[in-house]
Amino acid sequence: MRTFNLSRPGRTPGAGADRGFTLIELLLTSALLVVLVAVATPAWRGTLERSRVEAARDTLQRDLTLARAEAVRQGVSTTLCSGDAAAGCAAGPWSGGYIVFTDLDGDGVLDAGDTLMREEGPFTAATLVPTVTTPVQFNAAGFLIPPARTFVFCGAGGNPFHARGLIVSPSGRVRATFDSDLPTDGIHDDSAGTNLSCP
Ligand SMILES: [Ca+2]
Ligand SMILES: [Ca+2]
Repeated sequence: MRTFNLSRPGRTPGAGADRGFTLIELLLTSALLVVLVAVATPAWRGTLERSRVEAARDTLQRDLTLARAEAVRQGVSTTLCSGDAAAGCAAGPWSGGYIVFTDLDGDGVLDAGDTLMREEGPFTAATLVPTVTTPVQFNAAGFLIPPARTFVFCGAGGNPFHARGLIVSPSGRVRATFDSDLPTDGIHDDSAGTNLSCP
């Protein structure tokens, strides 16, 4: 059998532990590496997609929490809506970006007397499913002006196992979704216990 001698110079080939690697050993090692890469790559991609989705969710959760806290702290209404600082609120999905502002007259419009607190650009690393297209408003007591909302974020692959959500309850509480099934099925659920889904 042909042998590839990788032993150190000065040592007798084939002596003791420095006998080198056979062709079969090299082929087996290569095959094992191929299998490991094939198994690890999808898992790594899934982990990456989930982390991107959760990062987008965390951004919106932070802004919703800020809006509610500032409503209470300042004793005014606050509003989040799709749009940007230049044009103000725009009808449509929030995936193109949104703004957060104090809304002194509570009309859901960024007026001259209102203060812009945050402006977020379009979501690029995750998809915000258009389950919410209207402004979200908190009153001066921190309560949500109905109806309750559920935001759903998905990854590029649309895998429902990677979907993450935010639920804003009538009390104004903002919480991240989790898998509430017993036994769990691995997919996060909305406030009604229904699995989140991706388009
Ligand atoms: Ca206003
Ligand atoms: Ca579930």
